[in-house]
Amino acid sequence: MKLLKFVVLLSFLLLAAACSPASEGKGDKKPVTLHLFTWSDYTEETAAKEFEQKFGIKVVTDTFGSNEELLAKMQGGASGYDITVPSDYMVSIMVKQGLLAEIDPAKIPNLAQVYKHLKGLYYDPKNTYSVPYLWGTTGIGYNSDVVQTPPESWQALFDERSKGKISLLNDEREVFAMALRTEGFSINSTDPKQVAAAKVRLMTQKPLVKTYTSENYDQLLVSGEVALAHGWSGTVLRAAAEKPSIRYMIPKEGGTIWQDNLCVLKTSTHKSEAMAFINYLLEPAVAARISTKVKYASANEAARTFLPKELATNPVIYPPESTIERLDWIKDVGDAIKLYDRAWTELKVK
Ligand code: N2P
Repeated sequence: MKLLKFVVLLSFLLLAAACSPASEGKGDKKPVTLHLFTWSDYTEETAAKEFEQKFGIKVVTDTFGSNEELLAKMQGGASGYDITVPSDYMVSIMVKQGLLAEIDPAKIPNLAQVYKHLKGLYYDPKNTYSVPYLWGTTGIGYNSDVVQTPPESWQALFDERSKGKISLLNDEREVFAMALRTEGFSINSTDPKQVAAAKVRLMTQKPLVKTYTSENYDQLLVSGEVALAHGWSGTVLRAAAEKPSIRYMIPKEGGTIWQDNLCVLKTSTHKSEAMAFINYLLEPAVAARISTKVKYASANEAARTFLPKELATNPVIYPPESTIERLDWIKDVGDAIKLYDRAWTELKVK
């Protein structure tokens, strides 16, 4: 009897082990957990769960609201993260600071499905360290029920009549890009006089601004607390899905185009698994589901065919060439970043 019990228990244990993908070929090694540090509005939970079921690798997510917050955390010595999602200019900064690991393209076959024009961009010309993920634009979200004449210019965010009904991104480079553009300067200016002029403009605007936020302006637009929001295309579209009077526009002076990238951190102890997850996020059907939820365009070309038609043909998600021509990339300004940092701190504390 005892022997029978033992045999039953043993076969149960063996079966359980065989059914658990985590233990596949790994003997009794502890299952791997990946730590993902991503944008607060990039919700990969479903993908993470499916990935865990398929590969037995758990993904734990932690979020940030700006590239500068991401960088500060990494510079502060945060370890334990495997994957992160910097935008374009932040990839080049993180590469320069030795924070990113090289990508092994053999582990990411879905790279072949990334749009050609989204690969090899200025910030990582050979995609040595970054895999394009999601991209979008920066413009103005507004409630057309409240703002009677649709805004045409960034000047709309400096209009006394909208006092207290305006939100700006809590994002140093994006806010300065907006102000520099309004002044007619390059968004990547390194000229102290131009950055100072942008700062003066932002200081004058400050009394009109209800809040600087990158994380909940969709809700502020929906609740009516703000009528105009400096914001990112997908976030505004998510607000519009809840309240159809919300629109998105890119001012005549131009806007920002940006691309967020999947990167593996140099300090990751699970690089191979991290690359498997990156590849998974770029599976066309998975990428399309993420895109449908966050309303930003996937870098994977095939994903577009998996999108509901109204998204695949939406000019806010996939802007026409004539719009793209009016957009600029934020770039690493090198040492001049100190000018921006100082001006940004002053703007925020005063
Ligand atoms: C949200 C958009 C990031 C753009 N992920 C930063 N310029």
